[in-house]
Amino acid sequence: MKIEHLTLTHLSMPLVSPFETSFGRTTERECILVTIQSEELTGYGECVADRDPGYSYETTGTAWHILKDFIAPIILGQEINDAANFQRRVAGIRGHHLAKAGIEMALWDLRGKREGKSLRELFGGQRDRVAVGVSVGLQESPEALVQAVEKYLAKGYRRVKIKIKPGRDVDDASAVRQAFPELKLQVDANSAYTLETAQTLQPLDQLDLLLIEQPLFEDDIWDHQKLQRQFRTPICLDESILSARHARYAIEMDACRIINIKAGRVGGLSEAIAIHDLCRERSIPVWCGGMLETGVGRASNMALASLPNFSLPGDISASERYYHQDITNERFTLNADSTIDVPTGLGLGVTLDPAAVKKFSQGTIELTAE
Ligand code: OSB
Ligand code: MG
Repeated sequence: MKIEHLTLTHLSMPLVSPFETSFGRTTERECILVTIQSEELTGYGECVADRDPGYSYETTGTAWHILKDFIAPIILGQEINDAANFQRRVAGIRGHHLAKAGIEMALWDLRGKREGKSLRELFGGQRDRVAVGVSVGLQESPEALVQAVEKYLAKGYRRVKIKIKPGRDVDDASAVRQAFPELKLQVDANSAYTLETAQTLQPLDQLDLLLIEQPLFEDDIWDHQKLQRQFRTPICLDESILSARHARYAIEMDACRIINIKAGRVGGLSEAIAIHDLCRERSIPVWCGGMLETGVGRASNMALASLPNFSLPGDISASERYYHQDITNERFTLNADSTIDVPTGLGLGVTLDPAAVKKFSQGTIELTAE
């Protein structure tokens, strides 16, 4: 596929309700929509970098720079038929996984459209629906949190993740557990603790949680291993796992017993699949994390999560949990059994609503092969 034309669109989309984590509060979620044209076909990708460097050092600003000034010149006018070829070309660009992953997603979409297959088919995904949960941000108080959780349970979600931070952890989680004794419940700290301050989390071990996600530093594996030894509850790594190599280190060190896979964080869907495969061999369950994606990134997450070792419910909620208006014509809805259907159309299986893209656009740039 000759890469003829690349369009970047910086989007800012109002969330249905603010989303607060240990690193900050988001009311408008930013991202970069990637559009690639090749041989009469159009592929879409979503770069999940947000406005602020709270989750990752990458931002919409840094991703824009890397995409425009480094990745575009490498790929425009080139024959790129698969993800492996793309990754070889960008191997000289260190880091910037969120930027690279946005392009890789668009290349998968193109490839699916060219070969007449859905992403799920290209990946060898086995499920046609995926078990999902909801990630609930920090609320005003434990009581408000219980109410927020209750609202999602009423919608049919059967697995809940709550965000925690120092001072807002044991009481919040205990309140939810007390209100819903049977609920599949997990917590996510987004790196808000040190090995020392994480000692206050010890009571969480009695709450029958599915997992404790990323308690320590975003670049740590070693101290997580020490912490895992002190907890019965599985530790799950998110931020710390940037590649299949990191996943192997963490597994071999017993720094975690579960891994959250996000294609953006690891540099693309191909690396996400490699982590899935490694974890499958090593009997480590994985689940698909989320970055408040638009319909484009959500479709990609659904295809990824159709792979067999995604054995825990993903942070992939229905479109209405995030956006009143999305950029895709398709909206994802929750089935009664807390699952979402995997798209079956070609490639990602979604189409864009150009008026919505225009409405949320903060700026766009068109790059063409010379
Ligand atoms: O740590 O999993 C995270 C959203 C943005 C950045 C980081 C995280 C999250 C979420 C939301 O938890 C998951 C979703 O998309 O629903
Ligand atoms: Mg997380």
